[in-house]
Amino acid sequence: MTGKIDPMATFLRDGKSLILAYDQGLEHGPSSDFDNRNVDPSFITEIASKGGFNGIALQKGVAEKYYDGKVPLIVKVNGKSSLSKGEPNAKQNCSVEYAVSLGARAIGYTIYLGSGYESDMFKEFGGIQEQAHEKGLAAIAWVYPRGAAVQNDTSREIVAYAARTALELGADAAKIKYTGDSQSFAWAVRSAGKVKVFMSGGPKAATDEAFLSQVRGAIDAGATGIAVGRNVWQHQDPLRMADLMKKVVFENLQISSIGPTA
Ligand code: FBP
Repeated sequence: MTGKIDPMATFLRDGKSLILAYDQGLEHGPSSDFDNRNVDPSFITEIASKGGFNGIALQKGVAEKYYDGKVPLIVKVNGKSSLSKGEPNAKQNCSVEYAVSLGARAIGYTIYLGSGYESDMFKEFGGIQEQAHEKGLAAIAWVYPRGAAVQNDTSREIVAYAARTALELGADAAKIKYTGDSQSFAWAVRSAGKVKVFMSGGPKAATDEAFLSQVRGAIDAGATGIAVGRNVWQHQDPLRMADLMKKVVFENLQISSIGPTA
């Protein structure tokens, strides 16, 4: 993108970024992830703005009814439920044009790398990426290696493959799983080249320290930021968690200096 405006710029502060993900209602369903509090999308949009997030990722329906315009919007334009079995596939459910009408500054799209349907997703993402760039939007790829061919979706090699796929397919940013340690994650960041790498959060960690250590490791590895859901909005004090994450991402806070956490 030399000489052009970086479409990710709107999601960055000092070159770093914290994105709040809330598409789990479709991906996992309300029974596994949600409680009486976080089942309400208004609770999440409030965390996004009060917590100082640099972006929020929503599916089209939630964006239509709840997006308040306070934090830059990523509309996720594909998704699947946890009920479908077999090789994973997720087709486009919202046009780039419609996402723009909802206020999107970026398009989000999941690619299941290694799935028997990966070429369908590669093709669909290719069209979406071109349309997004024509309109000045960023294209963010959630690249999740998955399916019978994938033995270990967090190994150094496979996570780097996910990151590289994002580069090869023209994504501006890649949301990928953490490998478990900073050194191996650094290989994924290196493999992504100029693609901005975001660590995906995963299920809520047992302790705040455990999760924040992953955040620290990803940032130390050269990641641009974190795109996280459950570790924030399942937290009993989401704004406190957001605050700690901001300190790690933007202020270089070391985990050893964090006091007892909730
Ligand atoms: P979490 O931080 O809650 O893991 O959210 C990140 C995310 O990528 C969501 O955007 C998505 O809904 C979910 O993970 C998909 O999880 P998976 O496919 O691994 O079950």
